[in-house]
Amino acid sequence: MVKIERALVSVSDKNGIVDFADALRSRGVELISTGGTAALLNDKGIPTVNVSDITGFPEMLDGRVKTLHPNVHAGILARRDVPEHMEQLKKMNIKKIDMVVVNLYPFKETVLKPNSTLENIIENIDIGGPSMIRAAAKNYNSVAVVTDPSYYNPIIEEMDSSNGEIGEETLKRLMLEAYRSTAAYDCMISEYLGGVFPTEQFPKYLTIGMEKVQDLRYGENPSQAAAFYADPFTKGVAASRLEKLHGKEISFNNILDIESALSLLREFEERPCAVVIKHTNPCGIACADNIYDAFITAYNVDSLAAFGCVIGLNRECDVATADEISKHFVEIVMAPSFAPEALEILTKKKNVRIMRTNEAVTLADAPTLKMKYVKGGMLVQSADNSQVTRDNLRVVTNRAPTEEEIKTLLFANRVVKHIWSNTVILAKGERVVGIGAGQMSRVDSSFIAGHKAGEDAKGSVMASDAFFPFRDGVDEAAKVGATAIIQPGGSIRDEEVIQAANEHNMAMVFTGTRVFRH
Ligand code: 93A
Repeated sequence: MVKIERALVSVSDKNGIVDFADALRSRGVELISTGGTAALLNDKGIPTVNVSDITGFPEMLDGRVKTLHPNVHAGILARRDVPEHMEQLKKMNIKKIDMVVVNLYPFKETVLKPNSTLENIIENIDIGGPSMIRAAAKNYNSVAVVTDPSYYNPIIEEMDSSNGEIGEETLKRLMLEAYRSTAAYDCMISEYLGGVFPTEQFPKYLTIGMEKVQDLRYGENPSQAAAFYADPFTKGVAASRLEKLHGKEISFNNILDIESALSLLREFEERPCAVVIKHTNPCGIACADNIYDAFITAYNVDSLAAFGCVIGLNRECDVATADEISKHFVEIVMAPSFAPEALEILTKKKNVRIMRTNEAVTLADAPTLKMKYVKGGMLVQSADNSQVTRDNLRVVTNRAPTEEEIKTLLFANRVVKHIWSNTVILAKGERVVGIGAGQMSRVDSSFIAGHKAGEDAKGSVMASDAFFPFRDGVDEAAKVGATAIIQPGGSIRDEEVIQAANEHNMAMVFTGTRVFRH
């Protein structure tokens, strides 16, 4: 329990501070304040003691040194339960501070503001504020530390219900919020400056200042609680930055599917492209001369599996496309823009979520790092932005692929790395016709791809995300009528696998680049 008699108020975000300060003052709390905050409060008729009267120093160095003084920090840090501490305060004529109301220089906002200079950004690194917050949090048994305006009202309510005091539970909660906020603040600084002055790719400490975007109704399953956190400095199109134009709240699984759609669309920025995602894998993808054809083709790759899908388009969603989409049960439609009438058509469906990417999804904004959480740790790797071009292909069979086959092989190879391993897919022209995803053995993936493609497998080409360990996958390809294969190569049985392709008069190229998604 702490009885609040003196509070230091120094805030950059001045939202709600006048009412809060006024409420404190009218409950007999003495207010100490810094320049800008004091000016605002005084202007509203709320008297404050200026911090310079307490420190005996003027605010100096353009405000860089305002509260960094023993008269402030001893007032916060003195242990109330240690008589020597209390005696020392008395001797030095320092008064206790029971509440610290501080929020920090807007570092993040300054970075995000267009045209901010590095000098200006550095000036917005708060030093005195975090020092007071951390000091107050350290002494949380005796000092309430208020770092967010959302606490103002509850605190006044609590003081009113308990004789001007704040209880233990609240003090602890405030302390945790305080340390989290200063830790995140420093993470954002180190992350931003790490981008400005890049050094090693994997520094000793991982510092990501993640901020909550929203609580989610639940996680992968209703039995799991979940929230969405995002890095405020992520540039380009990201799941955390899409604009929701319509529909229910976005779910945990939706966000994962959006991420998959974005990663696939990035590969095909030069052509109108549509992807149909289910459980983070595509069940259809196609490029075409216009977005309508791309969508129709992609959706029909596996219209059965597409039930409840996430659709990603990389061109404006026009009326004809919206009309077609509206015939199906779809979780999300995302596109860089929507024709007004298309939006009208789609919003007639209550449950479909409509997301706008607002700008072209390009390879330039592909993530640079990928992280996976494991218990007690995090695996960090550079993102797989490997690209296989025609120049990387090595023909290993007697028959070389035709020009048309090469184009389709390269298309299929770009798709395959976005599907869970083991993956084998079949493609024709600029569309996938069969996808075998996430199997524990490669021959099963080949079999499923052929099964899914049905008659369409005839005359298709096959892409595999890793080498064929045995010839059986190739035999399977021949059986369904595929004519060419693209795969990394590198198996100890490559010779046997090549022999199989030759026997079937298939063309096969090695890329030398494995693209597992594990
Ligand atoms: O420049 S500082 O790092 N040096 C300080 O001594 C100091 N004391 C408080 N920044 C400092 N503050 C920050 O000033 C607070 O964290 C708050 O964000 C801001 C409030 O300043 P003003 O009251 O002048 O608007």
